[in-house]
Amino acid sequence: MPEQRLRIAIQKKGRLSDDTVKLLKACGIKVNLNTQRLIAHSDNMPIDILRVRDDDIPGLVMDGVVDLGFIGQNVLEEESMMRKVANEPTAHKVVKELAFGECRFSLAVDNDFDYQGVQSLANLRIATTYVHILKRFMAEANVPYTSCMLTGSVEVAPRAGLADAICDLVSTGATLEANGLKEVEVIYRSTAVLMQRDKPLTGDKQDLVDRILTRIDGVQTAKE
Ligand code: PRT
Ligand code: ZN
Repeated sequence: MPEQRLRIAIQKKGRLSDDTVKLLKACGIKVNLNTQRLIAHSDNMPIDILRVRDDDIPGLVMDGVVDLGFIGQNVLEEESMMRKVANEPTAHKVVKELAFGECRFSLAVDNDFDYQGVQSLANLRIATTYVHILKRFMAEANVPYTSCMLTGSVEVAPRAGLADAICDLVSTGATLEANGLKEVEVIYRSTAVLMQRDKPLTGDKQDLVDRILTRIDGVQTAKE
């Protein structure tokens, strides 16, 4: 019966995909992902892998459609805030912090911008994908601003005249540099995490999750 199988959502294609698949393999989960199928069945364990866009993963777990999801904390945080506003379920458990997907969510401005602190951004327009995380930071800093939501190409917004500043994910800083921007404020630090649905799993399924978590610990410790 399909509901007896553990369902895990992973990012289909993107920055978390390779590391997630590598980790699943290292955990001994055999699954053929060389297809375009949405769902892949493991050959050696009662596990189904659902491959979707990362933005869909927190909601799938919070709605109980899947049992586990591999996701960046930034996306989880943003979706949680969005759902709270919409009065939708947000309950879940973060069961493991993972050693990949590391990045920071930072404010950046043009190299020649005379930045003296967050106050320098007062009443300016800031482009970002993660509007709620930015909103919380700016509210705590008590700085009014206008938000400009872009799901891609955030780093070109200032040059294109769409915004005065940006708030975007940064890892090496090369993208900011290539676009003549400087990082002025780190507002959130993120890694990938494994999240689990809030509702308890049946005994067998939870045992399987516990085994996976132990294996992840083994893999991550071996790498340290
Ligand atoms: O298609 P889908 O919706 O599934 O993927 P996506 O395009 O929304 O996300 P993706 O694959 O780009 O990123 C997935 C997750 O990886 C993010 O949510 C973060 O948790 C994590 N992550 C880690 C990053 C980065 N590092 C990162 N550097 N996500 C994005 N970037 C981008 C950033 O937006 C900027 O464009 O990389 C560029 C900056 O990189 P540097 O090295 O030049 O600083
Ligand atoms: Zn996405």
